[in-house]
Amino acid sequence: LSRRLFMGTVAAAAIAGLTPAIAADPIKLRISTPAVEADWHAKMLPVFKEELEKAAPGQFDVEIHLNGTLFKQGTEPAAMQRGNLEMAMISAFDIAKQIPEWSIFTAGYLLRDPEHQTKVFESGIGKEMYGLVEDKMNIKILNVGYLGTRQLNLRTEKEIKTPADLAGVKLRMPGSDTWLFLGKALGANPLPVAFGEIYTALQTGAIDGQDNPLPTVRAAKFYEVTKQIALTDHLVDAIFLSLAGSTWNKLDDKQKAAVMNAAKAAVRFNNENRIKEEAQLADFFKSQGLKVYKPDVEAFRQQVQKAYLESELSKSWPKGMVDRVNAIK
Ligand code: KDO
Repeated sequence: LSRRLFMGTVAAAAIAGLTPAIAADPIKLRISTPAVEADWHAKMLPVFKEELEKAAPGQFDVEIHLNGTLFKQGTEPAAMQRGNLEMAMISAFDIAKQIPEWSIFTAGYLLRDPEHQTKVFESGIGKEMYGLVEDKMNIKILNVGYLGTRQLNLRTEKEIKTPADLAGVKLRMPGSDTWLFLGKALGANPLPVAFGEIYTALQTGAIDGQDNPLPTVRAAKFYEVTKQIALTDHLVDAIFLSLAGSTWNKLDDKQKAAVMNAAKAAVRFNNENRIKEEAQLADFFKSQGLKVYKPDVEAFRQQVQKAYLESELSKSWPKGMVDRVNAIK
């Protein structure tokens, strides 16, 4: 019956002189991320999905995969490049593995705050640096989201005032050379551990601490297994909502615009909520019994900036880029 009804509809449309719209299969967009459900960059993904479905009904099938269950943390870019994954939220650290120029955005104490971050990536700098990612990695960056400002979160008692106080402290970092460089620049003994293993590593004492923005310390419950937070503000961190170039190139202009708009709405949702929550979290952690305090941030800034400027990494940064980033107000 349903088949006959369908034929009837097509025939009726033909008689009326209309082309029957036979819907094409929706384009599948699987998003893979290590993020936990309670974190804002995970919560922004349903916003992306809803906005896209509203703008282009039936044209996309967005699937959200959290907790690194589809692809392991850090393997997403290669998966997108091989055509095995359509979407991810990648970091400057992931990009720097393939494009050394990008290690500039892995440097501590370069971007000043979330507003500076947005302005930098909306400027010609963003255009240039995103262009490199398109050309060299065949990945289309849709937009940048504020991941938060990274802080030190330790299970040990001793207060950390200066980089010297981190000597011998086993500080978990995500597993790549540029992340380990940051841990070392801070004065710690960096150990690579995947995001999903941090909680247990803190609980068992396999590591002394980890660094993440406060909203992530809350969302992943690291405060349950740590004793203190030193507000070093060492990295204004970003995530880049990205699409595999092979998927992007399949879209028509309207679909591209719908995807860009949905990404913008998702990032706005993330940034607004994260910035608001980040400002309130010190009190929450104190209520949970943690010590939360400002160390000698100037001492950290000086040591970290010096380490980057004297490093091999900085030799690959585009000429004049540090000055251009600093000049953005
Ligand atoms: C982390 O592993 O510490 C990190 O914060 C690094 C980020 O680049 C990003 O991968 C993030 O984890 C995950 O999205 C989990 O929040």
